[in-house]
Amino acid sequence: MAAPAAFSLREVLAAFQGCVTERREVLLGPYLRGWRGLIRFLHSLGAIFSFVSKDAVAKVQIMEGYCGGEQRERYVSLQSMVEYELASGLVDLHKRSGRPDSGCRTVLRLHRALRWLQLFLEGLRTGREDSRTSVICTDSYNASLAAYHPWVIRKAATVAFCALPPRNAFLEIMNVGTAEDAVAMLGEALPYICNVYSITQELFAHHKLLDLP
Ligand code: 1Q0
Repeated sequence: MAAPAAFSLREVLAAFQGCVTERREVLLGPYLRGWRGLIRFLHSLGAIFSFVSKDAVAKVQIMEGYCGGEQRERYVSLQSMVEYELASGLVDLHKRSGRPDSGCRTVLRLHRALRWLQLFLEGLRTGREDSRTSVICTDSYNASLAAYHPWVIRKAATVAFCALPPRNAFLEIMNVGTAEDAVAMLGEALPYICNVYSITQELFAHHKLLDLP
């Protein structure tokens, strides 16, 4: 039996599943809960990933601050956040000024990482039993997030990926049963993550927010 505090992919799935409303709005509460779950999992992979989890935690904390702050009703969904921050001139569009980090630029970083996650999980799901997690992870990273990272971070990320356990061991630490169970679960979870990703992508593209500094 897994300890109650152990990571389970199921709760991440549930969070991303609960993110999207009938009106195709992305709710920030469950979105951030999904990220918290992923970060918890990242911690279990060891200190070599702490430079990643530190940044991810910092971004989630910024967003939790907005969601619990004075303007909390504006931060219920990504749609209401974008509308509010743009209308109030809170978003640095071209270069960063002394203003606090906007929700829009912060979510954009998480959103780009979600694309990596989507590719990585799809790679794991469809990979062969003997495929190397580090290779799947590196390929997914190079096809997504790497484009936004300077050389030092790309280097550190690539080195850290080498520490990832083999595919089947990795699937087992997801805590959903056997490797086969985990693959089945991924097949179920991925459409939800893809959905959140594409709605966000559309929203940010529509408002020309995909390059926020
Ligand atoms: C399984 C291995 C996980 C490896 C994580 C891959 C992502 C590498 C990203 C490296 C980020 C380096 C830290 C700093 C980056 C920032 O410069 C950058 C830009 O921010 P800013 O403010 O400087 O403009 N930040 C980012 O790009 C955000 C990066 C967030 C990464 C969050 C990754 C969370 C990963 C969770 C583990 C998921 C494991 C999947 C299996 C679970 C099954 C559901």
